Amino acid sequence: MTKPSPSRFDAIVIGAGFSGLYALHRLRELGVRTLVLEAAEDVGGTWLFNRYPGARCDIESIEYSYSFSDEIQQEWVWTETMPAQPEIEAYLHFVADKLDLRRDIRFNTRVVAMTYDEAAGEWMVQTQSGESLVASFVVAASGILSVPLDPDFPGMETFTGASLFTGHWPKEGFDLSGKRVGVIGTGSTGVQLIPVVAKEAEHLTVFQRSPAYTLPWEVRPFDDGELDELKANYAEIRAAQRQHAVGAARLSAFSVLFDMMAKPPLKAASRQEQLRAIEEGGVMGALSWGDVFFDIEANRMAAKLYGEAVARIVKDPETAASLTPSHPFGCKRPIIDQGYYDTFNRDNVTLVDLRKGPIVEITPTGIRTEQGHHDLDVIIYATGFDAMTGALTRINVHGRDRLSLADFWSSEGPYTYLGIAVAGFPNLFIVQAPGSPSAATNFVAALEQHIEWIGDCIAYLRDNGYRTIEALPDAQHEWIEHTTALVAPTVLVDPSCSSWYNGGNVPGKKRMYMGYTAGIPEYRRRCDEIADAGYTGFKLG
Ligand code: N01
Repeated sequence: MTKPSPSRFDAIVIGAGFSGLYALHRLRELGVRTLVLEAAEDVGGTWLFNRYPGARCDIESIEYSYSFSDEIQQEWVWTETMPAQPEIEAYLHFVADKLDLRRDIRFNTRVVAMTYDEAAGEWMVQTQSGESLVASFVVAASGILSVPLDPDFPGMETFTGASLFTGHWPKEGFDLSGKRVGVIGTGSTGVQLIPVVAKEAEHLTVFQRSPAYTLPWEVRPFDDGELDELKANYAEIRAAQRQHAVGAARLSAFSVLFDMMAKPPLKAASRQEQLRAIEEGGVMGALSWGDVFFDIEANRMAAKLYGEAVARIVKDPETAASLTPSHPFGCKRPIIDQGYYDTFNRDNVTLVDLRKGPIVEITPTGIRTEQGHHDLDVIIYATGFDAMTGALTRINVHGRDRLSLADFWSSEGPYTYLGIAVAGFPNLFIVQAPGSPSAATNFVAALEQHIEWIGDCIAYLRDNGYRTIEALPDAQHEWIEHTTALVAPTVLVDPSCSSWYNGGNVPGKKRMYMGYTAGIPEYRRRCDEIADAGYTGFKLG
């Protein structure tokens, strides 16, 4: 497509995580001269940085993995039903080596700016070291949860102990034994971290602003021969996964939520039926009702029942009450855990309910809340991410007429067409942008569909003599109306819902539910229909 030169490429891919690695492989297969730029020193993306104790995926390993290569899925050996961070990191190394991807990846290369040259129909990509590269297409595989939201508590810099951040955990690990440790944050990360830290630290104090809804789950090593048997049936497993709305047909944090919707309504259940649900199903039983996701009243009833189920596990009534959420279930991403509530029965664990008085400051010796001071040796911040848009808004992206992507998303909202492209930004493909299924599905299944669609699109343009593709504003508007209409009947739009799903966790971020909730198969059908019709909603030039 472009003349070979050390600084000119057909496509530049930003990021060498799950999406970027597959993008490189796919584009290479299509004969597209591609370079990947990666800020880190190795492949892995978010799985490279989130090395905190307890980090693991909450989707089964055999489904949270690439399906595009039977050779890879047959050769790689998963040791546990749900993979821990080191194994996922090792898997991505294996894939990079197997497909000989590293020769087209520049590590330690952070993209700081991208400008679309309208006359040339190309992107100028600038790196932190001042290098300029040119590409016909940019594929932003920069991740939906790759930018940690570092907190700014007053006095943070005065703390004389160790401050650790789950989103960039020290590679060499950190010995917490004999330490008084404080953890701020009880989302997916905190819920995974807390039971592990409790076993290692002398004392753990959990600073909790919003209690989590979290479902206990057994993660176990595969039995002898079990993985081989699964691999023998991989074709059927992948076929079922492909047809499932969340891209994971086996048990996962998402499929649990999905299965709940098919249950009878809570509002029609007698008190005896409700009690039986928590006797038999524990916290899971409290939430497994068909109306909980759609009816805020039913949701509140479920929250109350959930509190009763928590009180059956957590011995101290005050702690149990503090662990009972006050926000609607479903607003935040579903969480599964290994021994979370039992952790609060340990003698060396204290829960500080920040609803009774927030953090005031970090002091040289610990954390001061309105309720008192806690002396600590280590503070762990598990405070989340500037999700979905954060990675791209930190790059100075300018499209047609010098339109800034960060300004557009912050003033209008995180609008896209198909969750792939943005009007005004020709030849820029965003993997799992707002408006795509990513956030509420198996990320790997969703990204494979995206990469394949993007690859086919670039090949179509090349083969049909087009040089540019750009989303049309009307099509973008209709797509956002469609994605918004899908969530309108759910509790996700309740004003009390605040999470990274809708940007509510980032001060000042424009709020909009950023997922596509009709499921991956329906999304794939729509994307294919658009491509088959010659890319309707896009202008080709
Ligand atoms: O981030 P979060 P996360 N003072 O935003 C609290 C994926 N993931 O890193 O809810 C006090 O969910 C905040 O409180 P609140 C997964 O998609 C997957 O845990 O805003 N507290 C919340 O408790 C997940 O959804 C896996 O009131 C403050 C926490 O910090 C996503 O990553 C594992 C605070 C942040 O929770 C993000 O999860 C891990 C403050 N100033 C992550 N600021 C698996 O695959 C924030 N908080 C299993």
